[in-house]
Order: sequence, then C-alpha cells, then structure tokens
Amino acid sequence: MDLSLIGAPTDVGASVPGCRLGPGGLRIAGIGTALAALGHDVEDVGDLVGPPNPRLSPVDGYRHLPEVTAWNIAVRDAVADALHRGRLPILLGGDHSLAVGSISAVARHCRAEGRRLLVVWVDAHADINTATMTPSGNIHGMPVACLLGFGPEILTGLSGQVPALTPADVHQVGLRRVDAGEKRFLVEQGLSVYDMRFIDEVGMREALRRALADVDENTHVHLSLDVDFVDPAVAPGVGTPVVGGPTYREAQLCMEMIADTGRLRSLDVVEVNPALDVRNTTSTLAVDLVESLFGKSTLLRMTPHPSAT
Ligand code: 5AB
Ligand code: MN
Ligand code: MN
Ligand code: MN
Repeated sequence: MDLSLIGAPTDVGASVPGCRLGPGGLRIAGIGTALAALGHDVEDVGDLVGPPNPRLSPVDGYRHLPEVTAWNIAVRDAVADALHRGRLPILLGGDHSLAVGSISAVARHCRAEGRRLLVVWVDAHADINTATMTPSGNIHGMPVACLLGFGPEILTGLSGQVPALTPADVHQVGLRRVDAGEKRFLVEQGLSVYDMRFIDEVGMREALRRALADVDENTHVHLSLDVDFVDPAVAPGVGTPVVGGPTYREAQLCMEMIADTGRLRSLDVVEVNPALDVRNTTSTLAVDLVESLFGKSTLLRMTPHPSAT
C-alpha cells in the first residue's frame, strides 16, 4: 500500500495539553520505518501548521472553536489530497477533534467514488457531546456528533454535505465513560456500540465480527483510533485515561480483525500525549497496533484468518 503520514500537532480540542506532541512521539517510536519494513511505500508529508493553543474557557459551549476549525480545515485538505493521489492517509494527532476533518474528507471521497464508508471508532469515550450536553466544552468530546450533523455549521459542513455520516456508518468499540446526555443521544441516534460490558461478556472477537459483518468489496473502512481505548496500564500517555479498558492482546485482536478485512483505507491515530507518558510507551504501543493494521502477524496465514469468518 501507498501510505501517507500526516502530522497534526495540536491539542486545541482538549483541555489537558500535550497531545500536540503526538506526531513527534509516534515518529520517534518508528511509525514510518515500521510500516516501510512491512513492505509499504511510506510518505511523510510532515506536520500541518495551525494556530497555537490559547488555553481559553469555552464560549457558547465550545472551547477554541476558531482554532479547532482552522486545524480541521488543514486536516481535511491534507487527507483529501492523499486520497486524491491514491494514497492511504494516516493522521498522526493531535486530539480527537481532528477526526471531523479527517472523516469529512473520507466521506466526501467515498461519496464521489460511490463507495460505502464504515467508520470503526475505538475509544473509551463516545465523543458524541453537543454544546448543550458537554461537561467540558472540549471539542475532542464532540467529533461523532459533528459528523452526524450536530454541532457548529463550520464543522458539520466540512465534507460538503450535512451530515457527513449517518449512524449506520459508525460502530463504536471499547466505551466505558459516557456522559449522561451522550447515553441518551447514542440511543436516539441508534449507533451500534460495543462497550466494555459487551467485550467482557461476549468478547472482542464477536464485537469486531459484528462491527465488520457487512464489509464488502465496495466498503472503505476508516479506523479512528483514540489510544485511550486501550487500558491505561498499557497506554498511560493520554489526557483522559479511563480504567477498565482492553488489554494489549484485546486491542491487537481488534486491529488484526480490521486488517483481515483488507478494506482499511484511512486511519486516525489520536490522543497520544507524550507529556504524560512513560518512556514513550504509548507511542510505541500505537506503533505496535498500526503494524498489525498493516499486515504484521505472528504466523504466515490466509487473509482473512479462517477463524474470523
Ligand atoms: B476523547 C468527556 N466526555 O466531553 C468530554 O479523548 C471526555 O477524544 C471526552 O475521547 C474525551 O469532555 C474525548 C468528559
Ligand atoms: Mn476520542
Ligand atoms: Mn477517548
Ligand atoms: Mn453498520
């Protein structure tokens, strides 16, 4: 595959600073060389440029909306450019608000090409807050709502069509901290959610089997990987850790099953916070997960893995 790494060194969508250092952490952990070693053509377009984090309070329910917008336009355009050149964009965040720009570009691309888009959103959080529901004003807690058409017009319209996504296009995995308003909104919108209770009782394998059940030749799979998905014992370098997450192996199984579809066409790696990390553990973990997504496996085997069908 032809892969494009796109750095977006910002934390304007969060209130805990530090994930602006994420692209550097991921590069130092060797994301580019690891992917090249798997046989891919890897281009690093470098870091996008945008406004600094002004560290202000929310205004009308949104913290830093102008800055978040500027970064998201830059991300949308860089992701669109990579897709246009036939490459698979890998967004190195940065906070998770950037998924609005990234997935908006992907949604527009899929519309133009007549492909079905399936977004797998792996996260401890639902990220479906709105200005009236948010407990923080942090826009990294709102990207799913924005993509479904709930949010400021400047963000909901980034794909050229509102909404960019419909609820059936989104499958969430790993949730374990969902705000009161979000719980109601998830039900109202009818998203499919495989929360930690589901993973405990039924398992990661069945969660992914169901999430990926209708992937076909015409499906573009986008993975939005918030590294706080993984248990903080394994991924300590995150701004909003929540105990009780997937183990290293559960997270790897999730990646391996997505890889086995052969339909992954775009990726966000977000919320890595090297300022809170221990010896770059979390970036190193993220690189391990990305290697699995792009074909690293323990054994030589058929794709898809027989047990996954
Ligand atoms: B992340 C919280 N729901 O809205 C909020 O890391 C946390 O992108 C959001 O998943 C976490 O502030 C955003 C309490
Ligand atoms: Mn998130
Ligand atoms: Mn999260
Ligand atoms: Mn579906």
